[in-house]
Parts: sequence; C-alpha cells; structure tokens
Amino acid sequence: MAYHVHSDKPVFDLVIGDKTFSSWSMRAWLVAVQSGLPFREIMIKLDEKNTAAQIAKHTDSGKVPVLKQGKRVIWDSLAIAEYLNELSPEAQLWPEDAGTRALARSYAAEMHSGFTHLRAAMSMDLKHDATARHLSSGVISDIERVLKMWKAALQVSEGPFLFGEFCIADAFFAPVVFRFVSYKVKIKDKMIKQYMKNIQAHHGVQFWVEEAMKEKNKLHQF
Ligand SMILES: N[C@@H](CCC(=O)N[C@@H](CS)C(=O)NCC(=O)O)C(=O)O
Repeated sequence: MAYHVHSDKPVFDLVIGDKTFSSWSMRAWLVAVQSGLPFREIMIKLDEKNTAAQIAKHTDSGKVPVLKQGKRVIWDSLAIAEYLNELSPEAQLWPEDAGTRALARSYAAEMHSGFTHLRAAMSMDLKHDATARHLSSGVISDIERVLKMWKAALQVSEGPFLFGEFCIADAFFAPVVFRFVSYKVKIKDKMIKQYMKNIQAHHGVQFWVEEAMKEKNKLHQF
C-alpha cells in the first residue's frame, strides 16, 4: 500500500479522526506521509458515543491527531510535525534556508493558532459542495489574510508550493484549500489558483481525499 500507512514495521502509530472532517489529523498525516517513514494509521470516528473513550486509550488531551512511538506520546499537530522533522531530517519537511524556514514556521504557526472565524464558519467537510452565504467580516478578513500570505510566499518561491517544495506549511494550509473549494470561495488570482491545484494534485492529498470519499459519516464540525 502506498505511503506504508499500514506497514508491518511501523516507525510510529498515528491516531487520526475521520478523513472527511478532521482537518488537524489531515495536517499531521500529510507531514507523516511526506516524512517517508512507514507508519501505522489508527482511525477513530469522531462525534460518536464512544469517541472520547477511544481517544482516551491513546492520550489524555482528548483530541486527535496523536503520534505514538513506544511509550512516547506526542499530541497536537504542530508538535507532531516538528517531531517528524527531527525523525526524518532527510525529508526536508522545512525549507533548507534558515530565513525561509523561519518564515515557513510563521505560516504554520499562524494557521495553527489563528483563522478562528474561517475555521468556525467553514469547517472542513470534504463532501461539502455549496457556496457559503452571508460571510461575516471576520471570515472575509481571514480569507483575505490567507490569500495575502499565499501570494507573498508564491511570488518569491514561484511555486509549486509556498516555499518551493512541499513543506509543513503547505500541509497546514491544505485543509484551507479544501475549505475554499468546497464552499466555493471565488478566487481570481492565477498564481493562487495554481497553488490550490498543486495542493489538490499532491499524491498524499489525493490519497487522503480518496479515502475520505469512501467514508460513511454524518455531519460534524471541526
Ligand atoms: N490544536 C490541536 C487541535 C486538535 C483538534 O481539535 N482535534 C479535533 C478533531 S480535528 C478533535 O480531536 N476533537 C475531539 C473530538 O472530536 O472528540 C492540534 O493541532 O492537533
């Protein structure tokens, strides 16, 4: 199977939520795939009666994603991404140049801690296909901020990804690309449209989406 997701000799386990809805899981999972390390995926269906109990078997944080390696338990997508970068330095999960790397970290960190309006109004749902109506000023300014950040990076790197090669910052923005697509946010800028296509064409992203489409789940909000 591609990506060694269910490898016989996993280097770590990655506990995730439903692929349709769990944007934080998607971020960590994409970084795991990009690390090139074999791993075992453990999926927990979110928003079920036993979800909390299932998650509690792996972490006290009450949330996924969680990376497990022997007795070591790493939770939170950004900590997992940084740990994977340390486990697999050859995968160059951050850009090589120190200045660009710091910038890419700023992008991932802002995604990780911000965009609350966008996240609340346009929760990730890979099966959603309808225009979002009555966007609040908070959502509009979040969208404008994302587009401005993408454009600034792409103007320097000239693609195909924010800082050239696919890095952790791209993994962190991948769910936003799908929010813009599924809620039909109008985007005119050619460079940004191409970036969104490049994210959608990424081998790991395609695999994640294919698996999400096979899921049978009801509506959740993440
Ligand atoms: N800051 C955390 C956020 C993780 C998070 O909110 N995960 C959601 C799913 S995307 C979750 O596990 N919710 C608990 C639940 O559904 O019971 C991270 O970056 O990993």
